Amino acid sequence: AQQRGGALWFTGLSGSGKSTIARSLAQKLRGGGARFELLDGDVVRQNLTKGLGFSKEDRDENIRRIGFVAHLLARNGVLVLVSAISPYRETREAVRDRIGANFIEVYVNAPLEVCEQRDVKGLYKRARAGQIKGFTGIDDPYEPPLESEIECRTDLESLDESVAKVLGYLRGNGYL
Ligand code: GGZ
Repeated sequence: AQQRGGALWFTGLSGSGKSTIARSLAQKLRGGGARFELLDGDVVRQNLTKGLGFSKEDRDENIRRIGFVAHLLARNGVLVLVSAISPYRETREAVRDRIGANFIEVYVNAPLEVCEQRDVKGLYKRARAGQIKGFTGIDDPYEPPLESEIECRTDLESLDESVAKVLGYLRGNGYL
């Protein structure tokens, strides 16, 4: 039987740990036999959604395109790991409606203050200084999920714990 495909949709603020969890999970899946694909924010924006910015319209278009590709892969039995801020609830729900029961929303949740303290790329500092306008969490919205399938509190749990939580969900629901 073909494996159960699906979209693991990591949503959360910049610096919350979406890509870190997705990449670590991908590493664990590697060699495990399950077919998966990683759609990482950076790579996606350099290719599939090149040229799009960070207005609401562009973010929605970004998410719509990623959702389209994730749907194509998921229905062919691939487990797709998406990491994108995807700040708008309604836009995430539209992707959920398209993918159906195999849409797995993972809320990567760390308080803004924690993400800002991490400031891996120095973007929060630049946003606070007004050098970046419309930065998520600073002067642009982030609408947290109300009923995500999985929540990772990355300020309270370790990377390994977050990854184990996602793996547990996948095993418990027939994806692995
Ligand atoms: C948010 C921005 C912005 C603005 C550039 N707001 O930490 P990063 O750098 O690597 O992740 C952020 C990434 C967000 O792209 P997404 O495709 O995930 O966003 S969305 O889902 O909303 O379409 C950040 C960087 O791009 N970045 N400007 N204004 N993040």
